[in-house]
Amino acid sequence: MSVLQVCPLLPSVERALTEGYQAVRLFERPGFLAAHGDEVVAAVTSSRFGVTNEQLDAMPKLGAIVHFGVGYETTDLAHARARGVVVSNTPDVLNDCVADLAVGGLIDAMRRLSAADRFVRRGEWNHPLATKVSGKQVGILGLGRIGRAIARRLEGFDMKISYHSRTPVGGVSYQYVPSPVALAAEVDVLVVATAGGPATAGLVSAEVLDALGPAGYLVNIARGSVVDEPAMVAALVEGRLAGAALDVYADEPNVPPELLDVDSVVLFPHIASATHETREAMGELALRNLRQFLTDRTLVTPVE
Ligand code: 8YV
Repeated sequence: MSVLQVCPLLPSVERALTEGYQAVRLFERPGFLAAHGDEVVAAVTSSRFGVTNEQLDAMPKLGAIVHFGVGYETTDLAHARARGVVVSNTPDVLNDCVADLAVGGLIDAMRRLSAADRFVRRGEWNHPLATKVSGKQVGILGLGRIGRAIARRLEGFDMKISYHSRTPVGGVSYQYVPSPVALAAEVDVLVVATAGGPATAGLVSAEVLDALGPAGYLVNIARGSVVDEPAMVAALVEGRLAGAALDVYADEPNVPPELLDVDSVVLFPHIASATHETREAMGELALRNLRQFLTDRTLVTPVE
């Protein structure tokens, strides 16, 4: 009976997997599945790598896929379900850090903080004026747990908040807008906080970016796939968007090279959850899921 570690993970998680479960490190033993796939009962992976259908099919006794991360679009959920494999992720424990980074990026892009920092480092001083943040209209695309955490923070900046999601969300006072285009048209900043995967691919289309317009800012802490990246790059390069803060890209770790010289864009290397505290909490939750599955075949935070 084996536990499989699909990809590199947080050192403390790797230690727990090795010491507690003698987990097999697939990324160091690429031939393992062909020879021993039928021994694996649980696979631990990250949101970035998931488990491919080919890997899944090579593990006939697999019962659980445990993700380190809230996203699980890299694993084919329908295929896993059809095989009777349960899937977990690490929701909630990263909401604060992801929301903090979204707000940090929003302020950075609008107030040109990173650009001003570069300015000073170049020995310059009289920086051009920026855009006021407080009191502006913000649209949140995807009002899930992370979207709501972002909205709560932005309330503190007296921002008027509206949102679009598949269906209106109960228990919030924010205005629901029935389409991404209509949302983008009425806000100063569009914050993308949806899940990734095929259902949201290209949701922020060229038309949405046009609606956001030359005075509008885009913040993306969700997935690069949600935005039409070539259209976004063209809009930023041509000044048809005022600016952007991006933590995610269509083909990570490849950042569109055209953006590297665009001063109105703040670029982060997918670090929204990357604090000691949050990554440890994600690791603990992933390990609790694994432990519970191996004890009673249930999960602490199953993907529904
Ligand atoms: C991590 C993320 O970078 O949780 C997610 O879905 O995208 C980030 O928190 C990622 O999970 C690490 O694999």
